[in-house]
Amino acid sequence: MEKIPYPGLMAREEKRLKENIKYIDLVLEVLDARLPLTSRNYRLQKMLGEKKRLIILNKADLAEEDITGHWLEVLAREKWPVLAFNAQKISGLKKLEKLLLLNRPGNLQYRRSLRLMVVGIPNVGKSTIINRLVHKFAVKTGEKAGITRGPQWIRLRVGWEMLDTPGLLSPYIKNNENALALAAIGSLDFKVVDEERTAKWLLEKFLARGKFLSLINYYSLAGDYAGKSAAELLVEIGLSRGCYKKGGGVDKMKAAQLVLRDFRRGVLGRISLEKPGDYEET
Ligand SMILES: Nc1nc2c(ncn2[C@@H]2O[C@H](COP(=O)(O)OP(=O)(O)O)[C@@H](O)[C@H]2O)c(=O)[nH]1
Ligand SMILES: [Mg+2]
Repeated sequence: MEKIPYPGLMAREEKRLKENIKYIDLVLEVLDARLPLTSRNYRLQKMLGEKKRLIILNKADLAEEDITGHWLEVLAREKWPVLAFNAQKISGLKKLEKLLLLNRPGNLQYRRSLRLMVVGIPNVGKSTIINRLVHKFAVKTGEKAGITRGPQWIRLRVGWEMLDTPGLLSPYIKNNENALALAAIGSLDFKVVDEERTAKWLLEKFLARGKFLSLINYYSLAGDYAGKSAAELLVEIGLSRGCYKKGGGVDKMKAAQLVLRDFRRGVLGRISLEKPGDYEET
């Protein structure tokens, strides 16, 4: 597997991001709480250097709470504040507001407003977070927007300005396992790894974590699945949901797409796809 699937695209992304980063005082780095290490972009870490940042473990509602707790401990050892977050709920915004107030760069020589930007790989919830912040904190300026070209600054009540477009970076792929995990959370398109392999990988995760009961319940599967493989499970799910090929037999691709969609909707229950102990290096 190539480490960088789209080198040209990546170079363009980096260039664009670098242009914006120089105006930024605080970066909101959005990670997927189910995959905090793999959903991180290490090129971004390099680009940011000593730039202040706040780490958001988004989609915490889909991750296992105790494992997210461990991740918070591990990440808090770095110098940046870290927050578990569910961008679909309003309740977390108070905490985020507090962190934004606490983390205003203390330099009073600033003559301008302090600026923040949301960054992350695809599908981690950047746009949802921006919308939440705008909805809750945006100051109505009354200025008429002219022809808007390129990114715009939005004034927030808490003393910040925010770039209305997130900084987007493609995920960094270390190996096959990473690619499958990134595909499962919707951050990597299926040209890199296909849906069937991704769904099987995901089902294996459920089995390895002893979470087959939630699958049995959700897909109304009969019998004992403890000893079954992910491939067998995928076929059973296809049978149960009527995913058939034209000539007969289970359409595994269709079943895989169904599983991935259900996983992303969160209906298969909470699952963390990596734990701090999974890697000894880091
Ligand atoms: N369950 C859950 N879903 C979320 C959360 N944040 C975003 N989403 C969903 O994840 C998908 C991708 O979000 P989006 O903001 O478009 O991600 P972006 O690509 O990083 O801008 C959308 O379907 C959102 O509704 C969250 O905290 N929890
Ligand atoms: Mg978006």
